[in-house]
Amino acid sequence: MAIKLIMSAITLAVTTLVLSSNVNAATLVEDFSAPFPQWESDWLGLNSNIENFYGVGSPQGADYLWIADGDGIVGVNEVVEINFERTFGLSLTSFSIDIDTFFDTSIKVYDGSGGVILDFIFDISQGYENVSILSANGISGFSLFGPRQIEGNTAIDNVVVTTAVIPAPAAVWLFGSGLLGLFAVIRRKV
Ligand SMILES: [Ca+2]
Ligand SMILES: [Ca+2]
Repeated sequence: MAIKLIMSAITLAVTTLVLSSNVNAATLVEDFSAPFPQWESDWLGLNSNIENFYGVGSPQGADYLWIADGDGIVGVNEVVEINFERTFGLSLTSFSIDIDTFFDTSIKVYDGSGGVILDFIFDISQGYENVSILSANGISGFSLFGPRQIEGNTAIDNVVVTTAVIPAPAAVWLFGSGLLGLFAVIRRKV
């Protein structure tokens, strides 16, 4: 009986390890479909400095976002700089975004080392245009440049990222809890 319990506990621990090491490549989507300002407490709002042009907590918005970078500066020649939270950004393996602009606006996307991995100029006649990029060393963020005021004149939608493996501490914790379960069973039976 004791051996059977220990075997099942070992199975649990091993299964936990296998499951935790298999948790990779999560895809996160922000399509701004939830009533505003709920997006602010979803993954994009929590892991970047992206803000609603109409203000933090603003209910103004409808299935897309008028982007702002929250630095308190709005105007001509203001570069909109969006940074992902450091650890989150380094976990990213891909980044995709739809952007609609009112004038020729360009985007630069940066990898985990700050290198430019995508440089694209949006065509104002196209409506929403998608840019997407893969990265082997994370995505630290992106910037928007234009000849006129970008904030208030630029809408984003369908921000999609993929994250790499589950963060190590979580995997270790899951495996550790499996082991603790094993020891608890052994102690109970001795
Ligand atoms: Ca949308
Ligand atoms: Ca700004």
